[in-house]
Amino acid sequence: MIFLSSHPICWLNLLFPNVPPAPGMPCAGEDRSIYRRGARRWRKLYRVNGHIFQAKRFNRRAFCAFCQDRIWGLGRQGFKCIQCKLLVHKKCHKLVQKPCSNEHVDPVEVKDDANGESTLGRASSVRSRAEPEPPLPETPPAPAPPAPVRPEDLEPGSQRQYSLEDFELIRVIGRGSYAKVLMVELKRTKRVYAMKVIKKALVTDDEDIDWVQTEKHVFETASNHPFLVGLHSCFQTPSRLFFVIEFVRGGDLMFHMQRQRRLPEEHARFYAAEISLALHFLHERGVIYRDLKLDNVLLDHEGHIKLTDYGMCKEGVRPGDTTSTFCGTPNYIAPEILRGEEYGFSVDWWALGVLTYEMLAGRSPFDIAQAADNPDQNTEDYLFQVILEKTIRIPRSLSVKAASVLKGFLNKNPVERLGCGENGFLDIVNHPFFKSIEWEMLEQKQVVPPFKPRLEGERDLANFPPEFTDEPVHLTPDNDTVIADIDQSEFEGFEYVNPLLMSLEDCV
Ligand code: ISQ
Repeated sequence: MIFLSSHPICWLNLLFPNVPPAPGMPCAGEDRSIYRRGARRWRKLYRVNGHIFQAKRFNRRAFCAFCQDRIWGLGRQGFKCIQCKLLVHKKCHKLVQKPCSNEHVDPVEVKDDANGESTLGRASSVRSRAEPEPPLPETPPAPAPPAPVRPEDLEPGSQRQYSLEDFELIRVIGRGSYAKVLMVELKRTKRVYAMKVIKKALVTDDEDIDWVQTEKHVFETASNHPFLVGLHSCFQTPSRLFFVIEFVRGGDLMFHMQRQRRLPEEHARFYAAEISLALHFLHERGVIYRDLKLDNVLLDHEGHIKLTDYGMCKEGVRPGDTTSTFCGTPNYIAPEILRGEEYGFSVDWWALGVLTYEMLAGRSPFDIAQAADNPDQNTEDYLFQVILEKTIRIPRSLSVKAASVLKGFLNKNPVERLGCGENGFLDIVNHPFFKSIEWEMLEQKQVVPPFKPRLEGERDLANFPPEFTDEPVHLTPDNDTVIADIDQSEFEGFEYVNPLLMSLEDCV
């Protein structure tokens, strides 16, 4: 099995000399289960009287079509029908008697669940995130579009301390559906950082804005742990948001798995243990990570792991609390999410099971051997069915302890899953697979990693895929028409400087 990267064209040329039977279909022998894939959030919808409501956060004046009162307050205080755009309070949505006036438009596929709530089943049914929001009806006229953010407009004390001019853009090192990641140099200190660049025009609705805020909060928490990437600063231009992040030089586990086929148990144990500590740290602080995958596990120059990408995290979760958003990267989504159940930290231990299986077996536990020949088996729905129903086969070549830890994490019942019982994390620490791990030494980075990424100098990009590093590094110039449509007030207060890293910089 070979792990394929997100830009299949280059790899296809190397690995699959045949042409696909039709555009978009796999070549003979091609397996698409372990491409780099982006995570997604499926939106929760509530169906009442033909309306399909979605929770919204309103920062403009909006009035409830049911009780006529103003919809205001923090959080998602209102619901908006995605078809007729009717606005109501969350508390009023079940009482709406006026049927939806626009039921025939926007044919979204909606699956009812037991609570009368609905979940969008397939990604293709989700309205494009890049599509601009139509103007809100039934609200007083919106104020004129605000002027672009300028430093002098900001509150005293919140002046941004970094701007794009402070950095030299060196190379592209990654790309997702929302963001591009660059290697940059802070000109003043000549230190190298990763810079995540997000176009504001793609952050169009409330859920996207929540995602940016969550990412920033979790970054602040994460900056205190050795196995989580930390934040240096945040700033913005009229068209973009910038996260300046510590640069982790060794590449990601996807990159290394593509070159190593499968890992010796000793290596997989080390990575799984460091990842467990990172997840446990987040869980203890009320954060479900929700996007563990090979692409999000970076290796530093010594070979220690660092988790990155906090955009899918759920914050504010106390022990025993649950949530229900359908989200993640398909191959790693836990069965309880697919079943539409409420879930908690258990989903991260499931994903660790999938990732550990991939490290040990060199393939996904949900690989479908004949999928390449059968287009019906190459769909997301089919993958979800396999995750829900198929008994996972553990390769016979693995040790008894490895098989046991995989079965523990990959238990389809979250209540029985390893790490989810009464003893929680202790059950992982005490599992025979991890017997040789000295957990305290490990957390202090006192255990020598089993593999040291090959690096020639601080800026060597040999561990990043050429499909990224060969891309031109420039940012396209701002487009005034696009900027005019951006509500800049959504991004107020985004600026941030990590005081810890700042004082480090002063030492330079
Ligand atoms: C830090 N260093 C290297 C790569 C990265 C990718 C995403 C986010 C942070 C990163």
